[in-house]
Amino acid sequence: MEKAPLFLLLSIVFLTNCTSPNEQSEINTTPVIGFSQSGTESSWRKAHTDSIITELEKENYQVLYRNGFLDQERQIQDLRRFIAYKVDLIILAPLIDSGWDEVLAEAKAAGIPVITVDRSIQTKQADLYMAHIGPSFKAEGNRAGLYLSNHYSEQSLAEIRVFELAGLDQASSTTLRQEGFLETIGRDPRIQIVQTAHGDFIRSKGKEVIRAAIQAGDFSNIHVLYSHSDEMTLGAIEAFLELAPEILEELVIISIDGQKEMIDLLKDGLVNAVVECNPHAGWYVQNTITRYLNGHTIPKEIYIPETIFSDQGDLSMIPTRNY
Ligand code: GYE
Repeated sequence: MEKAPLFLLLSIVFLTNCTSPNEQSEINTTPVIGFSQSGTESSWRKAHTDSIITELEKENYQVLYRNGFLDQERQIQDLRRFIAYKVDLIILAPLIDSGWDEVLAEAKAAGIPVITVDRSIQTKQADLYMAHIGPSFKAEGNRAGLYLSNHYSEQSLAEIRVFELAGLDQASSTTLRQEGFLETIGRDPRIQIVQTAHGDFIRSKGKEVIRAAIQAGDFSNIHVLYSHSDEMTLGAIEAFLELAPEILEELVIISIDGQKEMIDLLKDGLVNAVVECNPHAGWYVQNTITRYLNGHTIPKEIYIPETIFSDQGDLSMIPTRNY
């Protein structure tokens, strides 16, 4: 059979039999995806945004991107804009884990599926979003804690005191990184978090809270700085260099993300361990959306693979960073 008639035949079958999951979208038009990102506070997040937009555009999706500037109300308005525009699907990178039910119910009523990326959310009804695609923050916290219990396993200190520089309150990356860490440091009862301060995942805020803690004398008896993000770690290091470089020399530092700047500091020996948080969500997001639009069932939770880099491993094996 000639190619043309087969193609024609297939097109007719496709056009008559295939109903798109979103009935508003028409076959043969480019699907429009609304993407609400929470902010631009870190190189990690810029890489996350780029990855999603690039991979979607590669497959010819049209992406409407909105930056929420670390403001949940703004993100909610952006979602309402997408609903009014009748996009085919919404990607939400939520700032915090609650407060989304109402706008998600509006998206649902309009027949627009929502995929959450990066941080996860809690909703009263599970069907208010279709799937979540992101890192396992709990596993990241686990890796940080495991590093620490290994680090001290041969040392005879009576207690190991940790200062936790936590991310934004009510963000799942904060809550779960804490939970995972507590779980694995529990192997060694000498290790305790003695203080937690929130730097909101922002470099200047990290610097501010560490500066205040140094000035209050809180670091006089701390062995470890466990920071939930590289940007905050960079802020903390600036504060130490300005106020108390001698403390920095002694401190064991664990950071999360794996930005290039932090890997360089790990190689220089200033930082001890960097838990990778993989920002390259784009391919997973694109693949999930494509599968959904082709009628496949989508798993509710999709995790992105990650690792840890530390002075317990071979630093020359770390893949080149692009964030
Ligand atoms: O670690 C941090 C960013 O939620 C995983 O947010 C994300 C965190 C990431 O600002 O750098």
